[in-house]
Amino acid sequence: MIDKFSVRNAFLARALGAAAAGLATTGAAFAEVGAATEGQIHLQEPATPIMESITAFHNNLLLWVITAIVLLVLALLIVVMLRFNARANPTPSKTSHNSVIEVVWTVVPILVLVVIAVPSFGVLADQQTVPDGSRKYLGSNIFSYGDVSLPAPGLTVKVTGVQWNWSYEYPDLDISFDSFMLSDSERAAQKPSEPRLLAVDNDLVVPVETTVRVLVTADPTGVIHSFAVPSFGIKIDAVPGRTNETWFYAEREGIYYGQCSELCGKDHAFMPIAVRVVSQDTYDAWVKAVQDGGTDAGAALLGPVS
Ligand SMILES: [Cu+2]
Repeated sequence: MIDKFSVRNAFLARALGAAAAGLATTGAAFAEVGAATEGQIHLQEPATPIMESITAFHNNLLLWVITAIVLLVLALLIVVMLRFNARANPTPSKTSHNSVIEVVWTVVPILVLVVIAVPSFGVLADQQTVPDGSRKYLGSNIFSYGDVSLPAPGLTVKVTGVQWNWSYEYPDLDISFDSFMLSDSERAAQKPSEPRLLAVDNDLVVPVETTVRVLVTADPTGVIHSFAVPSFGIKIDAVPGRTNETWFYAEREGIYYGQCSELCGKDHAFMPIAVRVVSQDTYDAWVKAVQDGGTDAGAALLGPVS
């Protein structure tokens, strides 16, 4: 039996822990972890301007609209139940048309959809447009005309979905490697601080505050996968024989996890994505280490996530 109070205390402890972690982050050193947490009810903490837009769109607009609609429908139901039940209203009206109310219940939903659509198209356009250095992005202010400047891509990575792992390639740097989930025993030995079912042997390593162009495809002999990292706000299909494009700009160092998000077979749940965002200097050193000594040398240089 789960005790109600211990659940609440655990929740409070987590909230305090999260607050403490927030404080620790400002003091640097502490690597941010982009992953779902126990008891989480909100979206993951955004780590890119795109996820900030998505979060603002959800928290500041959609949540209010849906709450208002739910309360309105609830109020209407209560009125109907109280005023028009057989006892309170024994002889019902025979009215079958009312032009005013018919116009209202057509126009109001249209207006609601327009209010949602306008910022939605802005967020969608931002997601679909790789920065060129001059275009402005919405960021967390989805009702602005865009006030976030982002640099043109400084790095291109090619991601290939395989049954059942991801392969990463840095076409301009002559680097490519496979990334497999760590089993429980491997994780305990190699990366005990990282979460179960999300830790991988070789992270996708990228520099912080750099626009990364991501080319996504799938093994030609395989099936469709989907490359998704929630805290980056990216999710795009990996289709055999076709290259899709997305991009992200990580604002803070840390490790951000995602999972394959298209049912792809028996190990669909076991092909996680781990993106390690590091400083430019660390990234440059990692590139050199991998080019000289392979992915093991790169992993040794980065060390475990602290
Ligand atoms: Cu998959």
